[in-house]
Amino acid sequence: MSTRRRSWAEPFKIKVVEPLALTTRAQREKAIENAHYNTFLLRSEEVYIDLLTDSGTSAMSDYQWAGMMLGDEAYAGSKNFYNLENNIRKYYGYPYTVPTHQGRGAEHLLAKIMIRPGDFIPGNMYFTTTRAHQELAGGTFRDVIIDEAHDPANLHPFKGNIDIGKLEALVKEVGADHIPYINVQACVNMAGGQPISLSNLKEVRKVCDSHGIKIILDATRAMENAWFIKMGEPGHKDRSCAAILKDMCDLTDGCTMSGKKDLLVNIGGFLALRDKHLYELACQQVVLYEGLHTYGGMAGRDMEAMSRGIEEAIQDDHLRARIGQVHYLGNKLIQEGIPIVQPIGGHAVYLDAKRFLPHIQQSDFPAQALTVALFLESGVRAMERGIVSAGRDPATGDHRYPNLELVRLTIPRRVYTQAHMDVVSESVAACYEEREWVGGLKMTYEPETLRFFQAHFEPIGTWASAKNRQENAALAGSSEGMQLD
Ligand code: PLI
Repeated sequence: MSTRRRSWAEPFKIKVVEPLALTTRAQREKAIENAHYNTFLLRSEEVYIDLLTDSGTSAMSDYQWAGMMLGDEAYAGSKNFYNLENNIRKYYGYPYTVPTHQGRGAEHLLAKIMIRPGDFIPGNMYFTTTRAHQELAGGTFRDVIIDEAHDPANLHPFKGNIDIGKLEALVKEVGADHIPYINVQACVNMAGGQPISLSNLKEVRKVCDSHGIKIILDATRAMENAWFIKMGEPGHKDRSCAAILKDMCDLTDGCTMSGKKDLLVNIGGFLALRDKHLYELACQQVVLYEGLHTYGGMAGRDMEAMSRGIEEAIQDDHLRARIGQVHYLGNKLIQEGIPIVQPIGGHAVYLDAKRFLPHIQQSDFPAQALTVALFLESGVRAMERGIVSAGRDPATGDHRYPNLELVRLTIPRRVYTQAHMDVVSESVAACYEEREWVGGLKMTYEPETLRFFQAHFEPIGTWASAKNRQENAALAGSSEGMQLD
């Protein structure tokens, strides 16, 4: 057999396209100033390649769009709900489903029905909305991820794993009665999209069983996690991602889900459970906050698109190409010598802002500054995942100082081509070459919760104008700045 390398390619062809805007540096300077140096506050038409998030930004297939036309918009008992419920039973294995408008809707319901004031909720690193809902319900989040996850250069293949010792220590400290569940996130977002292994999940199940603690999976990117288990955990190479996903869910008592990621839809989520009593409690809450338990804030057509998304997203060919594209970008950046989180995760490549901009101290928001620099350089929009996202400690009121100070280049599913990834890689490399020019930021407006979404910033000193002087005619990211070779 030939040993010639055989490439993967996207298992789809393009049927509809959306033009992208090429902008000048002067336009981007104005845009980012108007957005208070927060990429969440940019208008999307000001962005060239949008890597803010993989959430709700996927391209749907013709099969999903066809399903949209079959929306049954009855207030109660829509057939699309039953299609969704059936597919969740088939692929995830949970008998009871409560649809929600998106993932945080499910987190809200879960917190309401399971957390009492004074409870502790262990998890493999925090996620912003997840922890906010735990705290809103009077709970306290405790990080029980393995130490390796906090080190951006550590090459552990399953940095999403739970540290069993940390979990046992928490049980000893606060008592199992004060731990309603452990929140186990697949492909841990804030760690760099890092997967959890099936063997670790089995160990967690054993410990939780011995203390009577439930396990709730954050299944937002569980299919992508299944791909990493298939490729990296002994004994799974020849198994389908569908079989692995089912194994993961079998070890848990329920899940929260943002369908906007794995499931290839622009809106939607669900809470799925095994326990009938908990399901009934969730049904009582969903009518208050989302909608009737057979639509939970979603239109019938959106439930149909999500149900069909489950069938498509779990295909090995889809996951190979999806994660293949993320790794293509990550490997190009590694070749350029750019400091990124390794191993490369599932949904994004994360720049390590501490190593990228070592001259900016963490309290001057280096990762936020890097998102600004990258946008100015080329119109690529990324997201801060560092001190701004971490927020303040409710007990002390001080900034939390996470070890990971990252910029996330998040790849939407089925949206951009390899050529876009090349442009992104070149833009980041250009930014890296001139990194001394980038300065820190100060926060001028700080919302009380989830501040990263709406905070305002200003450059400290004159770093942006210094760059203006050097390059006032530069058009990187516009057609004039490109080479046609
Ligand atoms: O954005 P939602 O409400 O559909 O989902 C919340 C949510 C829960 N868990 C995890 C792991 C997430 O990544 C998540 C949302 N993530 C966003 C919006 C992101 O940009 O990563």
